[in-house]
Amino acid sequence: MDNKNEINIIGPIEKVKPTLVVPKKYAGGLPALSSSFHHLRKEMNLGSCSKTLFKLNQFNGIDCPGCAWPDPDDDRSGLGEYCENGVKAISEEATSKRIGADFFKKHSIKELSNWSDYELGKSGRLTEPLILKAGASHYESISWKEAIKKISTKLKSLENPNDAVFYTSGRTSNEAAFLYQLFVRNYGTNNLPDCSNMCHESSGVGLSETVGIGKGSVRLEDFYVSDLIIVMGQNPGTNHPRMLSALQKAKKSGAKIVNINPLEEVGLDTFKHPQKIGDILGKGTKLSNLHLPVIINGDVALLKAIMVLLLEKETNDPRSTFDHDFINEHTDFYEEFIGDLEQYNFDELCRLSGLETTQVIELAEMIHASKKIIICWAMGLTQHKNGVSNIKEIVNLLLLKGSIGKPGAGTCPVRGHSNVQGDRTMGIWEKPKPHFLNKLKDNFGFQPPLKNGYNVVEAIDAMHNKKVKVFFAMGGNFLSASPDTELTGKALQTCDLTVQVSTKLNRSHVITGKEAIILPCLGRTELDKRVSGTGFLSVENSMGIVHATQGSLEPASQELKSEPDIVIALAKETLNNPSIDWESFRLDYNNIRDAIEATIPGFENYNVRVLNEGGFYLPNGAREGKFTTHNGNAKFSVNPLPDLGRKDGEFIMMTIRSHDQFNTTIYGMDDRYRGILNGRRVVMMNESDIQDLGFKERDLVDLISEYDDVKRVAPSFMIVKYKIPKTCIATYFPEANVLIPYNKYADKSHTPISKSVIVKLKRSDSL
Ligand SMILES: Nc1nc2c(c(=O)[nH]1)N[C@H]1C(S)=C(S)[C@@H](COP(=O)(O)OP(=O)(O)OC[C@H]3O[C@@H](n4cnc5c(=O)[nH]c(N)nc54)[C@H](O)[C@@H]3O)O[C@H]1N2
Ligand SMILES: Nc1nc2c(c(=O)[nH]1)N[C@H]1C(S)=C(S)[C@@H](COP(=O)(O)OP(=O)(O)OC[C@H]3O[C@@H](n4cnc5c(=O)[nH]c(N)nc54)[C@H](O)[C@@H]3O)O[C@H]1N2
Ligand code: SF4
Ligand SMILES: [Mo]
Repeated sequence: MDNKNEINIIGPIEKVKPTLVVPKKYAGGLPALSSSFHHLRKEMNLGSCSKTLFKLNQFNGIDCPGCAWPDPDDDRSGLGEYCENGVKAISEEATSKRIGADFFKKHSIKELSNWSDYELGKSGRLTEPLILKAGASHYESISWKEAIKKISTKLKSLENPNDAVFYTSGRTSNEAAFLYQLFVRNYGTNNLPDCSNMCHESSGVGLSETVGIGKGSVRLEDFYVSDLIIVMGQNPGTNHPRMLSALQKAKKSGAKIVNINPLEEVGLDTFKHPQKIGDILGKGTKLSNLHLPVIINGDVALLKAIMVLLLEKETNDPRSTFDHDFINEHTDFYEEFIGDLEQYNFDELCRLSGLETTQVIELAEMIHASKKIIICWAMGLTQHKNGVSNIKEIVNLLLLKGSIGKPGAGTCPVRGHSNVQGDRTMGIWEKPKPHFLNKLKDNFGFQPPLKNGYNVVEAIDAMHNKKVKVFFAMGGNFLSASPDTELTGKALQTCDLTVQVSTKLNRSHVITGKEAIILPCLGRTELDKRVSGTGFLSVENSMGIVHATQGSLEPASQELKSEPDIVIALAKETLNNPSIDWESFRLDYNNIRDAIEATIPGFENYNVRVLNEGGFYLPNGAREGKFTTHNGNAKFSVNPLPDLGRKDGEFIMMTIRSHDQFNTTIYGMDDRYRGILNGRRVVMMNESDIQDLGFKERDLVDLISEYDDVKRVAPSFMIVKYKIPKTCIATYFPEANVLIPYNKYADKSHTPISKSVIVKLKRSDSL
């Protein structure tokens, strides 16, 4: 019998030292194609490949389960609209490998806890419901009926519904997400943490406070009429590869592109479109006009430095750079903002950003000369203590230039998971707004709970303090994705029951509560056979377009259920509210969409419009220059310079993604673009920092973080000499998550500080 103490929470430490080669000079091209086919061949049979790829991101096809980058409204390639990492996402899900009870008979959870996320994920698709009984060492089969009954009985037995937590990862469809939050709220809690809490929450908060909507304001076509596109804290070559095609088109239409990032990130430098023969054979397109290697978390200083220069220009030559008509008509707090800006010194700001004054002047000149500016960003800006301030400073800059709410200009937070934005629209939120709860009350005849629920960090804290009995996850990998792996693992182990609705095995299935249940579900690529015909579902991408998605592959097992069906079964067993007709939702997904239409603004005529080619746009005030704040004006804001908190001898560490992973799903061991192959346990460092510490490349070091007198250690990382600003280092997520204290997060948004962890390095003696 396995004792929970024998379970290895943090997993194995990779022993193989990676191979280092020269980083790539361009993204895309032939290597991207060959990598795609390598992954396809390894995981899928040929029939399934072609059936899936040609339908990917086509009108009425499958929405790519990769990232949330939108599909073009027109102009879709007949060969399929996908990228290398989209292909990897598909092959990972549509793999021909299968695991069921037999697999778990052979492997105890103790053994599996010594497998890496990579090994667990590669074992194959989950094919049947499984249970790990209290005190048992192995998962075993359980029928759907019994599994649902067990979960429901446990939920009904809780004294307080707030003793249960319901997590969501961002792949869940609109329909499943809407039903899930309806079930959870009718059950009696707002404990609906989601991956967004660890991701773009800072964007949501920063944008809502300033422009009245927590989503970006641009459409894809804005890229093609923009003067200047600034990409900050984002690595689209790896994480949103088809954004490079959009940037390429923008560049050809005359836009300038600037990359603000401690790393050069090859994708933003040179791109060869892998579906255009001219590009594959030619030199490709040089995308970035300027790269500013800001230090980690130096962005507020940089943005302020730029705005100080713009203010100087404006003072010397009034109306030469600011859009005063826009500022007067559409904004508040301009004077307060300028009053604050005047106290800063340009040279000092440049120093704090880690940049040369000439570099900052060059960007300021480009901004001065541009009328239509788009700023794109991702995790490089949101996962800091001052994540929300980062976003508000971006808004300040755009407001000064009147660069929001008109074609070719605006905010572009590039979302992560393919439906993370839709899930929030559907009400997956621990802090629901009163008007949304009132609508639920009117439409579904129950009083939803009014008290805010737990976000991710609060959920970890509550579990840690033994306040949670049931942890239920609609997808995702809570253990590996969360900060503070060891503490989070112990927190999960305090629960009586943990439940995972998943497609594939990951560490969250192995680090469990006293009892654990796995409910295997259909993935995006699979045909969802319904009582009458087949069912399609819908999703919302990063630019607020809602559209249908329908899989075409035969399901990995006949036992799989769709996510909506799982929620419906659970709700029927648990709730007793005659005002919700769960059976009608089961019979026809159109009925779910009707319920969404009746509850959430912007979904008028959902069932008809969702089938339009390309779907439909949700309303977005900021896009039209009509700010949905309390008085209709956008807000300038005053944001202090962050205290980086780094002392001499310490480094600021960012935890980033390699080119071969989707979050905690590790596709392979190569970060091809960065030239780091066959291994992930690396720390990228500046050459002179390596020398100053008396280390050399390929040495092994332990990484140590110390917050509030708690020391966290991640042993045996291999040093890689890399072009990164001094005092900054980079490691991969999730290997370095053990170093991130769960209780250090962004002000207001509670997003963990995954991009600015203070660490020390010590020579490793563990190998
Ligand atoms: N293939 C693939 N696609 C994905 C994902 C994946 O794992 N794999 N994940 C999806 C998800 S959920 C998300 S949220 C997105 C993530 O997309 P990204 O945000 O692009 O992902 P990260 O690897 O975290 O990269 C952060 C980038 O910010 C830079 N950076 C770090 N700190 C700073 C800073 O302080 N300032 C600036 N200016 N830059 C900084 C890093 O050098 C890096 O280039 O991608 C989505 N798409
Ligand atoms: N240090 C550090 N930590 C981070 C980040 C970072 O940059 N640095 N990034 C954060 C970010 S941006 C995010 S979004 C989170 C991600 O956090 P999560 O969303 O929790 O993690 P994923 O790795 O995306 O989840 C992968 C698992 O989802 C399941 N899955 C896949 N497809 C489906 C499906 O269709 N349905 C269901 N039910 N399950 C499915 C599979 O079992 C798979 O193993 O991680 C965060 N953690
Ligand atoms: S850019 Fe994102 S959504 Fe598009 S094909 Fe690639 S992974 Fe899929
Ligand atoms: Mo994300």
